[in-house]
Amino acid sequence: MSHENVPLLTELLKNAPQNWGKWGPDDEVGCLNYLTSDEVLRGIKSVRSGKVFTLGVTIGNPEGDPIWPGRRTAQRFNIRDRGDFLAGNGIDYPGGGQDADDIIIMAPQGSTQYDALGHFWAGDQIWNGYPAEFTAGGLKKASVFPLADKGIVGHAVLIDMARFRGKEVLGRGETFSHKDLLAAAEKQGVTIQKRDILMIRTGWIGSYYNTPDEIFYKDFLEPGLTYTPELLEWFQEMEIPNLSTDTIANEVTIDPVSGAALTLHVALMRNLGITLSEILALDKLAADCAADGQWDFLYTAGPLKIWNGTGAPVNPVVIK
Ligand code: UVW
Repeated sequence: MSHENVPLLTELLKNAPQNWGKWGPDDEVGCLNYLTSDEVLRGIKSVRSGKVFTLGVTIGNPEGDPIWPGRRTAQRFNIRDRGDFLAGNGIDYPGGGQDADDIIIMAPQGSTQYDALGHFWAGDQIWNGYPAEFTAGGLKKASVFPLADKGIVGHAVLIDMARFRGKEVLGRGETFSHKDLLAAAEKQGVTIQKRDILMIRTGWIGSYYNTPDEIFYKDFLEPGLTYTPELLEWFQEMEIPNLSTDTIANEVTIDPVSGAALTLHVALMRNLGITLSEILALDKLAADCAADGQWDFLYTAGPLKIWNGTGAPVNPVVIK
């Protein structure tokens, strides 16, 4: 496919804000530095009823696993179970205990997951200016490990763009801006505050389970935020540590103006150091927020500690 008229992201974003060096030459967690103890306590203060929501999608769902095209869905196999014991092949545990055991083969980013800051880039450098060569054979810098080691805990706000637009799910390639987020927040009666973990519901992942694959993946084009210089300024000014959505890649797949793919992966993640978490199951949480009018809460997430990993599965937990 020809990309002749599509600008390079390095050109498009040449004057865009950048946080490289802001937290020192060795930083690997970027805007998660904003999540200080004060932010954890601010999150805790928003807990009112003790309701708990887990936001990971099922891995190995019989209805299918939503996944970025080209990645493989998870495969889980039993390697031992009752059958082995009946056949006399089980482990001879002293005391006669028996067990079932399994293995899973999956793309770490093939489910609800955190992107490493070094996962996506343009040009020759990844987050904080590390050379892109540092990704060879495993991320030597800005892998998912430091994010996982730190943990992500803070005050989160959920913006329900689908509900705001009166839809079950946003359309293919449907875009919205930070101004739309602010309008939706106003309608929901919540304020997006500085250093909030920003969560956005589009209805997209929920729709996966009742959409045939031929339609869901056809000319793959997710709805989402779209690039403007003002949007980047807003994220920078708001010191957003983590952007989290119920889509596979957190932004409109192809920018409708420039034609470039995954512009915000570069502008927000690689340049500003904003952590991206993706494929969240937000429908139940959003329904509860709509019912009780509370759209902010304590958010906690511990991605798996994968050494040199480009991303890691996670099952975020929020408490209202
Ligand atoms: C890509 O890597 C293309 O997307 P994601 O951030 O969803 O992993």
